[in-house]
Amino acid sequence: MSDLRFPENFLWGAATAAYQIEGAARDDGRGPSIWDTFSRTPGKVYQGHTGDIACDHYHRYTEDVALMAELGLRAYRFSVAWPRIQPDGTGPVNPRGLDFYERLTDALLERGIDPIITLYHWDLPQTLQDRGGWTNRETAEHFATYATAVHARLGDRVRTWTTLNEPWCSAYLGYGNGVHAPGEQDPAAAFTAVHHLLLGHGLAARALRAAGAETVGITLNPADVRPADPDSAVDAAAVRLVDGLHNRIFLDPLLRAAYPDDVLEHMARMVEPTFVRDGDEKLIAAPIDLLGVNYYQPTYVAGRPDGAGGGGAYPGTDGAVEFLPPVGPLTDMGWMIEPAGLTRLLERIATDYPGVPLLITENGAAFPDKAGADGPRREPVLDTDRIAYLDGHLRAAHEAIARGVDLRGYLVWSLLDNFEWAEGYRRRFGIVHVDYLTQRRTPKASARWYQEVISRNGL
Ligand code: IFM
Repeated sequence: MSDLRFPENFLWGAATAAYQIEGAARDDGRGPSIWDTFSRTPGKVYQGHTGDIACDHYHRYTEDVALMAELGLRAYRFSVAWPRIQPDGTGPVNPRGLDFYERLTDALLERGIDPIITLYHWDLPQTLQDRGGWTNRETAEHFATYATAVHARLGDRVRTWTTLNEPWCSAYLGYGNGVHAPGEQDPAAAFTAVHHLLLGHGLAARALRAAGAETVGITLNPADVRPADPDSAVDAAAVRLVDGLHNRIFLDPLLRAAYPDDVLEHMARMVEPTFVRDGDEKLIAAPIDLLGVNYYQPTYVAGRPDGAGGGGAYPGTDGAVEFLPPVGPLTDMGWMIEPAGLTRLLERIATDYPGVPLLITENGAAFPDKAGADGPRREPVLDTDRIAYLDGHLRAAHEAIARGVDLRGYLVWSLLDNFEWAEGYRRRFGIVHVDYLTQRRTPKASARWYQEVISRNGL
């Protein structure tokens, strides 16, 4: 390892999400979520996998927290399952649901691990979806009520609160191309969902602040959008469009209190944005103390005036924009490996939206990880691919800091192998291997490598 040190107090940790690891889908009064419904819908999730059992973290959290302590994690980002707290999304709070997160929080604090809460990581109560989900403005209001209830129980112990995880995915994959729950395919619904998610964030952020939360933020998955040909004006226009739909549609209202005009114009081709009411943009721009950035790969696009492009998850880009196939080497998700994209992305956010501290709330890679722990010898997985990926991205993060970005920490995705949404359990992102038959956890070589990185505060 060469000598590369991170700033003092740089926060090292790992991240997970409720539906991906908890299991216990019917325990202690939890209600159904859209992912319970979606994963039971034939053809939606790989081989019909569900989160019913997942990593059984709900029952094994003590062991998992001990593992985090052994690895030296300073922070742990987890999400709270709304359907555990309010099984129908509204109405009385279920104390047994809150009890679980209280036990988890206390276990973390006892080990000196800073809990970072995400209030919404995609598991909307099904009852709210039956009333339109994020296309219904009321869901935003219910979200703020739910956030307040979680804070009322944990606010005396948890310092860092983030509202949504990757609203781009909730809106565009959930309501646009239907790859995620609730599986709708309607551009108008996708844009309506974007707005109500942002509104829900703003209302919840305000409520959390009023209740005394110390650090309030949101996590996005902003894209490093690149042109296929840097000299092409057509490709530059495609970059602008995709950047608008992926980045500025979230960042501008959050940090500049207004949607960008070009994005509103594009949206209006599919839906008149009457759902944006007077005063909403001000509500969305509630001050935040932290912006979570999730980064995995860059996005390369080309303009296709010939109508031959395939828009993918971006409403209104069909036929106009080509999303270039990723160039290898690829991860097991088929994703490109380009650490420089992380440096560019962090710098761009810091330049265009100055003044908000950044935290890498997710970064990591899926690889097959077949050898070792799957076999009878129970040897750790020698995941050198993952180590190389993490090493490269940490160097890229360090470079961003060197260029002046206020980056506060890095949370690896993920602590454990887990339920990778539509891909089920076949994709393994963990630095800790999970044998789903026995629920045995085995730290991979990357976990030991990360432990060393944390203890040295560098590479
Ligand atoms: O597993 C997901 C996570 O839930 C959200 N961000 C991306 C990860 C990898 O796909």
